[in-house]
Amino acid sequence: RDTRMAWWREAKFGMFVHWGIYSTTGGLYKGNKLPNSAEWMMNKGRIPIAEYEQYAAQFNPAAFHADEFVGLAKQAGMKYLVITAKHHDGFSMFGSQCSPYNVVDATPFGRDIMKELADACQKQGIRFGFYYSQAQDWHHPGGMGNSWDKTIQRVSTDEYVMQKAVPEVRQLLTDYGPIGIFWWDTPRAMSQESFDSLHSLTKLQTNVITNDRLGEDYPGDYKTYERQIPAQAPVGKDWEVCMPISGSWGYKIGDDDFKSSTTLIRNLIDIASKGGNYLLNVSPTGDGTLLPPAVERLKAIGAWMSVNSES
Ligand code: FUL
Repeated sequence: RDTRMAWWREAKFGMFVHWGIYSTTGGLYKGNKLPNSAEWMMNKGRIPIAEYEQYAAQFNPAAFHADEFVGLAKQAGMKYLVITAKHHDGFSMFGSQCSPYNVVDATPFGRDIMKELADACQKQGIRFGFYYSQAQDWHHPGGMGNSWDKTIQRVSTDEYVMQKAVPEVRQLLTDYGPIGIFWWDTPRAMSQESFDSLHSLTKLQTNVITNDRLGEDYPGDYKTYERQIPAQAPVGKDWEVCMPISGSWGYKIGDDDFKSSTTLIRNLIDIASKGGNYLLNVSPTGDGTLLPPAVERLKAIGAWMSVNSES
């Protein structure tokens, strides 16, 4: 366990990325702002599946360059990158073999963003990881969380897990090279069979590190804190604080709640001094770039790092 965790314990700082078809509108639904983070747009807007699907046709981030993107993380002093392979909306940001509702098959962009990032990370020496929403899936008729679309014929959660989550997670852990982290989200009760099949997939990569959000009985390798830095480090546990650089995880128009560079550097020091890791989230827009205030902050952290770090 210790050898597997060694790089992660030394890493201290990683980039979290929330990117999906909601980014095309910056979280605006029919021109209206909705509460919560932009990646919750479908849920907060009670958008029917068939209507939300159409955002895929607008997803064409022509200015996205994986090498530049990863270069920015590296410049900031980040040692790993974790990106939303599939968020709660159910849209797969990779060439899913079991669901045509994915970035390769359903968008004009047609490129496998996860593959491009995996390769760029490998090249630049950044550990690569996936965020995957295993329980909530507002698109599949058996996925959890979508209570508003009454037009669909529901199937069981087990069916969703077997038809989509399991094959997708298997593909992500098989076809994308070495995966440093598998980041589950929003644990919900599931059948033991579903838990077992998802959990056992992580054995496909002997060195993969997981967080504690698969399910209540699955502590994984480390504890996730969301948005909050614990006053005291948890005893005898590895831990990570994830936090958006602004207010929303996904790109949201009008979100000017950017934390100052000073605050971000202080957070990093606070967390690292207590023995944790800081997973700082950025939000690519519909064109595939980060907003200038985000880029500025990453560069400012990088400048501080270069005079204050050992490596
Ligand atoms: C939460 C999710 O519901 C948010 O959308 C975001 O992904 C955050 C990191 O985890 O629980």
